[in-house]
Amino acid sequence: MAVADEVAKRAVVSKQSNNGASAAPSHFAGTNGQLAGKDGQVELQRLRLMLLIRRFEERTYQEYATPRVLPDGTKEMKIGGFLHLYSGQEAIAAGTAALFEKSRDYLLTGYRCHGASLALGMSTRAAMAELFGKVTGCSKGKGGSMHLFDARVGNLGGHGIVGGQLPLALGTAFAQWYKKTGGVTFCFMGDGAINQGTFNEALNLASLYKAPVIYVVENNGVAMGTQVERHSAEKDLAKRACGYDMPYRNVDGNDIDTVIAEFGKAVDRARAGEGPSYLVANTFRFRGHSMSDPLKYRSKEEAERARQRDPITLYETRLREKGLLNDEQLDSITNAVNEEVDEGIRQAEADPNPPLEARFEDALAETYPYSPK
Ligand SMILES: Cc1ncc(C[n+]2csc(CCOP(=O)(O)OP(=O)(O)O)c2C)c(N)n1
Ligand SMILES: [Mg+2]
Repeated sequence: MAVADEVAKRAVVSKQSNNGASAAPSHFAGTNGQLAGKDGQVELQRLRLMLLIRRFEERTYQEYATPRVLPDGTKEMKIGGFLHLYSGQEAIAAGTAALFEKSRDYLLTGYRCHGASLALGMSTRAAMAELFGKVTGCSKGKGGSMHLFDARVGNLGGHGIVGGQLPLALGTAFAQWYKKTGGVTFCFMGDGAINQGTFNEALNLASLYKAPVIYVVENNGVAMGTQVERHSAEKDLAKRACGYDMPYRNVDGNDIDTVIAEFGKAVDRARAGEGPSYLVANTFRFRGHSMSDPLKYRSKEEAERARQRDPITLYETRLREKGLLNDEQLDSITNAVNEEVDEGIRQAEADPNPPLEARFEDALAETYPYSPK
C-alpha cells in the first residue's frame, strides 16, 4: 500500500528538502511531541509559532489586496483564486504541532490550511510561493492557497471539497494501524463539514476499525456565512458524534494549553490502539470566509467579544503571569517573526513561475475504469 510504505520511509526522507517545503528551521516546526519545559523555551516557541501564523495570514491579506505591476505597466493579482485566512484559530494548529510526531503522524485539513502547514514546519517562502503560483511553492505553484501539502512531514494537506478529507484520513489511519506504525492521523474539518455524508461514513468506519484517527472540528461558528444555529439541528456539535461509540467532547480551541491537554488524551488513546476520538475545538475566525466576504452576518459586538479571547493574547497573558515572558522578549519574537515572513515573501516574489512545458506534469489523467498495474 503506497501510503503505508511512505510512512515506513518517512524518517529518512523527511530530512531531505521537499521543494523547500520542509526545509524550514526546526524552531518553526512546532514542538514535535516535546513537553513544556521549566525554562519556558517550549512555551515561547509555541507563542512564536502562533505569532508566525498570524503575521503570515495578515501579510497574505495585504499581498492579495496589492496587485503586482508588470513591466508593461499592467497589473495582475499576486494571488489567484480563493484565499481563506486562519487568523483567530492558531491555537488549534499550534497545539496539534506540539503533539505531532513527524516521523509517523499525518494531518489532513480543509482549504483553510495555511496555519496547519506552517505549524508543521513549512517555510514561509514555500507557503507564499504556492499562493503566488511560483515553482518554489510546496505544490510547485499548481495547488494554490487551498492545497498546501508537505507529505514528507505527514502534512497531507488542504482539501477544497468540504468533508472530502474525512474518508482520506480514515484511509491513512487504517494504513497506520495495518502497518503498526504507532502513528495517528489528525483530521481537521470546519463545522460545516459535519453536515456532509462523509462525516457519517468516516466516523462509523473509523470506530468499527478502531482506526487511530482524531477528528477535530474547528468550530468557528459559521460555514461561509451560515451560523451553526442555522446549519446544525443539534446545536452542541460534540453531540453529533454520539452515535459512533467513540469519545467526543467540546474543547476551548482558543486556549493552546487546553488543546494540547485534550488532544493529547485522544492521541494517547489512538496510539494505544483504542481507536478514534472526536473533538470540537470551539474558536472564532477574525477574517471573513474568504477575501470577498464583507462579514455582514456578524455584529461589531460579537467581533469585539471574540477579540477578548484572542488565542495569542490569552497565551501571552498566561506566560507573563508565569514569569516566562516580558516586553523585551515579546518584541524580539515579534520582530523575528515579522522578518521571517517578510523574507519569505521577498523570496517568493523573486522566485520564477513554473515553466510552460510543466503545465501538464503532475496532472492525473488515466482511462476509466482504472486498473492498478
Ligand atoms: C462539497 C462542497 N460543497 C460546498 C462547497 C462550498 N463551500 C466552500 S467553504 C463552505 C463552508 C464550509 O464551512 P466550514 O466547514 O465551517 O469551514 P470554515 O470555512 O469555517 O473553516 C462551503 C459550503 C465546497 N467547497 N464543497
Ligand atoms: Mg466554520
